[in-house]
Amino acid sequence: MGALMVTGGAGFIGSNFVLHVLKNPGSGKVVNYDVLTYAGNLENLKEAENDPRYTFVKGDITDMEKVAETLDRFGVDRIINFAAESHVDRSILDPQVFINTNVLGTQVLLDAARAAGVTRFVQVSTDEVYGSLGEEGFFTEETTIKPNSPYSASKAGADLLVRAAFHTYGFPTIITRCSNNYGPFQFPEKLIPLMISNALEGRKIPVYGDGLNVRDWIYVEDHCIALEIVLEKGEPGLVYNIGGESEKTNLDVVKTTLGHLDKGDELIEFVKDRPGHDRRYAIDCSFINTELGWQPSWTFANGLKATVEWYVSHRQWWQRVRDGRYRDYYEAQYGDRMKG
Ligand code: NAD
Ligand code: TDX
Repeated sequence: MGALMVTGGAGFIGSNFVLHVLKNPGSGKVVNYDVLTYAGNLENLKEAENDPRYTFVKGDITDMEKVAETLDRFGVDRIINFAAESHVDRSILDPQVFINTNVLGTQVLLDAARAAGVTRFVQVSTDEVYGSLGEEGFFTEETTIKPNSPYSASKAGADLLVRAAFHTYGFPTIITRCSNNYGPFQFPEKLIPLMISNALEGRKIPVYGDGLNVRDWIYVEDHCIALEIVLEKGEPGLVYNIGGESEKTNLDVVKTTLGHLDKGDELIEFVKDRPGHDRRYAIDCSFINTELGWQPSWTFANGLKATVEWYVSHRQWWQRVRDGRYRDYYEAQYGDRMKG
C-alpha cells in the first residue's frame, strides 16, 4: 500500500482525522500536507510527531510542483483533501483567497494526482453547497447546489471540478458533504469554541440576528469515522452526505453551552446579522447509512459536554491560538530544520 496524503491535516478536522487514522496500528504511512495558514496548528499533532508512519510537509495545494514532488517522494496512492479556507465570515470580508485555495488548489491537486496515478481522491465538502432550507425538509445527495456565501460558492466550485475529473477522465473521485462539526482543536472563530472561550474569560457571546438559525451538529470523531469508511469503501463518482442528526438553533446551542459552564444568559449579546445568513441546514444521511453502514454515534448532549470539558482542560491551547503564540511552536519545532 502507498501513502495517504491528508491535505489540511493541521486544521481542525484534518488533525482529528490524522490522529484517528494513526490510532489503528495497521494503518500505512500518512503524509500531512499543509501550508499552515492562521488555521493550521501543528500543536494539534504532537501525539503523532514521533510516529514513524507520520510525516509533515509544509506546502500549498496551489503549488503544482511541490504537490507533484510530494506525491512522488512518498509514493502517495490516496488523497483526502481537507485543505481550505473554511470560515464563512472571513469569506464575506475577503473572498479571493477562498477562490485561490478552495477552487484553484483543488484543481491543482486533481491534476497532480491524476498524473501521479493516484487511485482514490476524497474531497471533503460541506452541506453549505446546497444553500438554505426552510422550516421543513433535508438535503439529500440529489438536492440542487445553490451556495449563498463566497465560502460555499468556492466549495461548490471545487465539487464541480472534482465531479468533472471523474466524468471526463475517469479519475476515481468521491465527494463527501458534511454538516457543522464541533470538538477538540476547532479554531475559536467558529461558534462553539468562540462561545466557550469567551464565556470562560467572562466575555460576551455575539449571537447573529435572532439566533434562530438552525445547524445540524456533528461531533468531529463521527465525521472522521465516516471519512475513513468512505476512503476505504466509497464508490468513485458518488457523493455521500454526512450529518449529525442533531438540529439545533444557535440560541439553543449557546444556552446549553453556558449551562455546562455555570454561566448565565446575560453573557448573550444579539448583534447585527451575518449578510446572506443561511437560515437552516439539515442533512439526510440515509444514503451513507444504507450503502456503507455508517451512522453518527455521538448525541449532541454528550458531544457538547465532551467539547466543553476539552476546552476547559486545554485553556493553554486556545489562549495560545487566540494570541498567536501557537505559531512559535512551529518555529521551535521546525524553524531551523525546514525552509519554506
Ligand atoms: P480549518 O480552517 O480548521 O483547517 C484548514 C486547514 O487547511 C488548515 O490547517 C490550513 O493551514 C490548511 N490550508 C489552508 N489553505 C491551504 C493551502 N492553500 N494549502 C495547504 N493547506 C492549506 O478547517 P476545518 O474546519 O478543519 O475544515 C476542513 C475541511 O472540511 C474544509 O475543506 C471545510 O470546507 C470542510 N468542512 C468543514 C466543516 C466544519 O464544520 N468545520 C463542515 C463540513 C466540511
Ligand atoms: O459569533 C458568531 N455568532 C453566531 O451567531 C459566529 C462565529 C457564528 N454565529 C452563527 C452563524 C451560524 O448560523 O452560528 C452558526 C454557526 O456559525 P459558524 O461556526 O461560523 O459555522 P457556519 O457558518 O455554519 O459554517 C460551518 O459549518 C459548515 C463551518 O465554518 C464551515 O467550514 C462548514 O462548511
